[in-house]
Amino acid sequence: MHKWAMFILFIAASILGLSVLIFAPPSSGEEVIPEAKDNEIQFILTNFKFDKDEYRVRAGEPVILTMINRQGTHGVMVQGTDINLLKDNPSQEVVFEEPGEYMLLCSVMCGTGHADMVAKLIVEEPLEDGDAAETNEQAA
Ligand SMILES: [Cu+2]
Repeated sequence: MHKWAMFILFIAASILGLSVLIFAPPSSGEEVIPEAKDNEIQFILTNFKFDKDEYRVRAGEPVILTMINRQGTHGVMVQGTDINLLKDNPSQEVVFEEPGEYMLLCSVMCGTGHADMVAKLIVEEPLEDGDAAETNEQAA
């Protein structure tokens, strides 16, 4: 009789364990990444790299820079500016006035691959009026 009770307990525990596995929410490592807004640049960071080698923005236009830690804890520093996106302030709206190139660096000492975490931010020439007119003609 006692054995049966133990057996039933064991089965119940197994079912409970299994249901936890099946219904558990995804772990933070598989976090769903929010869709980027039209003028948003997302830097998606893993150990130990940026999701892209180059990111492009347009000079003179407001852009939202967002840092997303997909794996590990990192930060994004735009060299030569005071922009430093960290866990507590992962998003910032900025305007780059002049075309040019910036190095992007990880700003958190994250581990062995920290020094390899670099990418490039390219600020492209502003769109000229001519370009806009051309687009309108094509649309007409
Ligand atoms: Cu780092």
